[in-house]
Amino acid sequence: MGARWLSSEMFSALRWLLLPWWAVQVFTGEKSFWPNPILGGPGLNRRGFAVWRGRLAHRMTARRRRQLEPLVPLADRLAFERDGYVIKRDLLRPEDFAALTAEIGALSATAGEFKEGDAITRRIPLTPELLARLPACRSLLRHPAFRGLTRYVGSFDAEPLLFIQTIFTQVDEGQADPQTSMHIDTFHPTMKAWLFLEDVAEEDGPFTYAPGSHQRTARREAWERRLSIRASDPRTRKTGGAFRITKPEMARLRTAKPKRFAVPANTLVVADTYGFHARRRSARPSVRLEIWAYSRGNPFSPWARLGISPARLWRGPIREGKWAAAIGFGFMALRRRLGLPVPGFRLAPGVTPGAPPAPWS
Ligand SMILES: O=C(O)CCC(=O)C(=O)O
Ligand SMILES: [Fe+2]
Repeated sequence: MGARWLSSEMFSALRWLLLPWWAVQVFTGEKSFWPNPILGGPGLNRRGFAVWRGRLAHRMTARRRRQLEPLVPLADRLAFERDGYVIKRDLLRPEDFAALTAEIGALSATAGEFKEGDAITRRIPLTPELLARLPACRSLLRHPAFRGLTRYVGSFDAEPLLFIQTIFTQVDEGQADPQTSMHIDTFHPTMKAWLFLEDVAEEDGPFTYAPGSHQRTARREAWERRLSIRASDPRTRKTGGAFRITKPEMARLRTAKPKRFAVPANTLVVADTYGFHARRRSARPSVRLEIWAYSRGNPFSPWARLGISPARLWRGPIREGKWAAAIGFGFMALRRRLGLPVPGFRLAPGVTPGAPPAPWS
């Protein structure tokens, strides 16, 4: 017991030696409350540090979005400001959509698969090498509405990270999919987009979003402050900032009733996932096939045109850890280091996007 106590004391001392690094991290997208003693400082957060940081990130994002206004028509910008998302039905011309689904249906590539509760998510990253073989996917990237909305909502004039994503639900009875609880992805505005390649029925676990919940209100900030204090408790070592919210809390925050995106194929949804959202629990085993994009950039950057290239992420040899990071599961490496439970991840070489997943062992 003595040795354990000593090492944790030494660890605390080490954490303070790293103070300059922790201070730099304050101005990044880092959302973990641990081990950074500033982000996870209970005293600081009681005084509103996390709220101040979130407010600053939002101000900078608004500034970057203003720089990108020419990319998006006014009506879409107003809809986004009001709702926190923009929806475009019949995004592509029928012949272009048919070419896209045919191209994706015929594809076989390496995917990362990830199991959360009773859902398996398969992601095939559209790397530059893969895109070179996929003309319909390339033309989607150039489509003015897709291009403009993902950049504007993402607040960076950079190509988003793009994937073919398939979500299989009810693969493991009795386990709950954590994505089905209403949550925010992080403390700052951030973009995710879905182009549904097949119709999504109410029963098939559609994406849901509470309209207007991307806005910071006094009640929202009070809620964030409370959660940041709770997350700074050194006993919990809370590594995520993807806060969940319960129904009564949503009522207290006067959040609108979530809208369900049970929509026809060829519908694009581009959302700021700082707003409350979830995947609705599916009522039957389902498959949701989509092109999925997300954007990452430093939320504190004053400039929307930084020339960040997602291609950097794809380079180098394929190792599980690198792939996990590249396909958006980077938090797993951290969880593993901290000795926390790590959700299942595996590589699936040579799969087609719609093929049923192999049993999870
Ligand atoms: O797949 C969905 O419908 C939502 C999942 C989610 O919460 C996310 O991707 O951030
Ligand atoms: Fe989410």
